[in-house]
Amino acid sequence: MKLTSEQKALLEQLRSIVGAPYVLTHEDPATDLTAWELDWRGRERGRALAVVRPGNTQEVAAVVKACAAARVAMVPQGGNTGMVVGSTPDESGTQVVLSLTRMNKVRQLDAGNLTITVDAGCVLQNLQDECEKAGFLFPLSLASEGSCTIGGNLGTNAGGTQVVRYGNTRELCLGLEVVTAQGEIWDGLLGLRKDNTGYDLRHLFIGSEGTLGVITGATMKIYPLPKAQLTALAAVPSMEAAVQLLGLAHEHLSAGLTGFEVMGQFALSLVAKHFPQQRVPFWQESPWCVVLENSDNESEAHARQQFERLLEAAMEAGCVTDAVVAESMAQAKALWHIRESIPLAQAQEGLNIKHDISINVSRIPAFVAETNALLLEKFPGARLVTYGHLGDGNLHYNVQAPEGDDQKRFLAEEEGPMNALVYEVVDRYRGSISAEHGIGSLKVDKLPDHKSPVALGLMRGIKQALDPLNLMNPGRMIRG
Ligand code: FAD
Ligand code: 2HG
Ligand code: ZN
Repeated sequence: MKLTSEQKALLEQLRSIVGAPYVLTHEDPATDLTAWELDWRGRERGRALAVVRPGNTQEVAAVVKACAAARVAMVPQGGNTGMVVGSTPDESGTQVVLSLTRMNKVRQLDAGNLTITVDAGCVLQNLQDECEKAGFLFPLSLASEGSCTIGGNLGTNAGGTQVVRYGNTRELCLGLEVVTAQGEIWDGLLGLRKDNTGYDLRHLFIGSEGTLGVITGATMKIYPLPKAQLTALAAVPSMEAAVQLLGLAHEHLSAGLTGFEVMGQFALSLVAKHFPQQRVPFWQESPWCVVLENSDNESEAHARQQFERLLEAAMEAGCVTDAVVAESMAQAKALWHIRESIPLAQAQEGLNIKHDISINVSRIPAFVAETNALLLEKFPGARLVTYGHLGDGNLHYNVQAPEGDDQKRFLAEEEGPMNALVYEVVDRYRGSISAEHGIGSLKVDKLPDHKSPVALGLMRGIKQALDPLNLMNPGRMIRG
């Protein structure tokens, strides 16, 4: 693809801003841009005009100004682990990927204020580790934490496995630094727990998937490290039983309940099949299993006693048939690892159709029973991979092609009708078609069918006000 003289001039300008080694293009055929152009699920490969890797906020602002002046669209990118094809460029070869991964510094940990201020490109795991070294907990936790960045977590308002206690990324954020679509820097890194001075702009940028501006820094809440963190795996006879167990866990553990994840039998069978080195308890005899975590500020003995009481009550009520409580940190990690391996096991099994949905927790059993019946009637042989953050009412209601079926055909022909079926039930249950992964380009055309025209109108108004030239991740989340 030949570059225009305007594109060549812009690339020169970008090189002068961030330094030539940090502007990657296809001009040199030896440069491999796959890591920035291919989405994590391998669904779509775009083509970038350039991947630009600024080293600080001023450089981001200068890059945005230059691109805006040249009317070139920008795609903010962190770890590129997003699930909805929102962080990679389109196929036009005209978009600039703005990769934040060089901006990876911890700026300040304020122990008194219980906050940490970081560059947006900080990898989530590094942020967790920094906090732990200083005796604090940063509770956001996702299986992609080794590569995703705090900017991407904020951009998607990521959820993960600790939301039941600490909330989504939004709830953890006390301030943002943002480069606007015009290239101005907004310093909102106040770290205040109270500030009612007008619209809370921070909340517009959180979850905006790079469509309103570029998040360059963030002030996040941290917590004292709990004295003990215990993990249990429980076999449960039905989804009704899992919801009953959740109620008991809230009652017995109160704010100590920091994780509650459900996993269906087929999901666990995929982990056992693709990761045979992992020991997966109960999956052969139980239709569902639940991972529970109890974080305690008193002592391990106290946490264990609370867990035992909970599990006794649950067994008495018939909502748990068997359970194991981890005896060591290593065992706890192994139990979590089973849960976290499900997306990877699914990917190993082949192409799949994902539904990241949320429903009021109390209605989840009815939702699952109804959707399973409708889906299997219309798509006989489809394999249901149901698991997720039951404590938040968020299921990954995923579907694997029938055994032996042509997976590419399955995805091409069945994804649309299957999405339509599942989302129709989600709407009837007044749920959401995207609980935590966002909209990206994967669901951008579906959103209007599931969101009220009033809400869509307000969203368009916000987009128009903040990015009137439609240069920030255009075509993602919302169309003009
Ligand atoms: P990217 O994928 O690079 O970008 C995601 C979106 O954010 C894009 O729209 C992008 O334009 C925008 N963006 C990125 N950086 C910025 C920035 N600095 N400023 C403005 N916008 C920006 N998600 C969950 O919510 N919960 C889970 O439990 C979970 N588990 C996962 C497990 C696996 C194995 C994988 C692969 C993914 C999982 N995800 C999960 C999805 C993904 O990891 C999250 O969406 C994560 O927050 C994305 O972070 P990232 O840095 O990779 O962002
Ligand atoms: C998880 O909870 C992630 O493991 C990924 O959100 C879900 O792959 C998926 O569908
Ligand atoms: Zn999830």
